[in-house]
Amino acid sequence: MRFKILILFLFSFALLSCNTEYTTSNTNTEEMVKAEGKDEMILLTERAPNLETPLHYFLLDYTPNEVFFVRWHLANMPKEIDEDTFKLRVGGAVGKPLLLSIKDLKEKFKPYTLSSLCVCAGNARSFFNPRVAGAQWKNGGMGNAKWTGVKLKDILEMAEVNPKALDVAFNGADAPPLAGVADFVKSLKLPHAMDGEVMIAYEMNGKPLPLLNGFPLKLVVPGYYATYWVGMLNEIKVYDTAYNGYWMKKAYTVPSGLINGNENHDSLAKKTEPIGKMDVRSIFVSPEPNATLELGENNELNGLAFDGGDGIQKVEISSDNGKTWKVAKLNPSLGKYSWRRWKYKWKPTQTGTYKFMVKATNIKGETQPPHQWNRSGYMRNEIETLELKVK
Ligand SMILES: Nc1nc2c(c(=O)[nH]1)N[C@H]1C(S)=C(S)[C@@H](COP(=O)(O)O)O[C@H]1N2
Ligand SMILES: [Mo]
Repeated sequence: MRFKILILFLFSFALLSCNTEYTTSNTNTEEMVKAEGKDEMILLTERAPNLETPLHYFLLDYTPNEVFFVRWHLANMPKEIDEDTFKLRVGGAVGKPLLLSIKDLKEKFKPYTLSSLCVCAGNARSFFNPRVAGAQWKNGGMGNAKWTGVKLKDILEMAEVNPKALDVAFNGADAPPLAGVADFVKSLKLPHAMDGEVMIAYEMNGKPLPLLNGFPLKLVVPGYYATYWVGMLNEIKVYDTAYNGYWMKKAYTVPSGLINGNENHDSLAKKTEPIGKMDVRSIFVSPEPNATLELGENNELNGLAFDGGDGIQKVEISSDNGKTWKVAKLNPSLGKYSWRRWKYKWKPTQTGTYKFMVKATNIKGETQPPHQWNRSGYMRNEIETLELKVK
């Protein structure tokens, strides 16, 4: 099968107007875009392609591939991949290096399916106060999907991995556009890579991955931020020594030992470490901010809660700016690495403006802070507010 992408990566919006493959329109203040293989999404940047999922899709349990968020760092990602000739190379500290085709992965290994949320470390960065540099995501830099593929453990075992090795590094077919820019490579500690949950997906929601989501192979690291979910994965290299590449040591690091990735703006943390597991978070999905509700009518608020895989214990809602809290109803679990949908019934008895808040707590008792900030805008999980009007 040949998967082709027709997006033209354009430098200016002036050019955009005469291009039919990549059409944009403006709704509210958001620039909407329809990229090849995708439905209308919110455009953050074109080069590299960064697209955000419109919030209303989060009323679904699983995020459709056509609107699943897109995040690339390097501008010249391949625009075409031939599945028949694509190979995954497994080498480094292994007894038996491998060169695997997609067919090999489908035929030589036991298929494995897992539901998991994929959340960009910088999701919701635009809400940080003071503001921080980087892609200005609202809440749409995430999605939930059913991933099908092969356990990484099975591949590393077939390659006879050195059991004393330290790190396993993952590289995709995208390459730096300029000399001096570091190739996007991520690594995991060997025990994590061998945990039987980390997998290599060739399907997303029962279909091949869209090219823009890393076709034909994506590393799935359940409970860990999406920066580890290397797309167009074509090389796995095992290291006997610590892997210290730019994208592990410099980029995607958070203050060491501080909970919720929090640090003080006026005295930044001295030590940092690679970002890891997702912290506890909850968001509102509907109604839309500043919606007007009718006095005396039954309303339902909807949203999501999630963490790094321990599981959500409860979601609490406040309708009075945090003075009092009531428990929301949780939908059935979709699996410990998926999000948990919640609903909250509310009948307004007075007109005016209401400031709602949502706060999740996980099984371990970890919860969300009233204020959170760090220099890179990662791991956003400050308690979210939603203003609603009643007339
Ligand atoms: N090869 C490659 N894989 C990558 C990236 C990248 O730039 N190149 N970006 C990572 C980051 S930061 C995120 S948030 C996720 C986004 O996955 P998606 O584009 O399928 O939403 O891919 C990850 N995998
Ligand atoms: Mo990301």
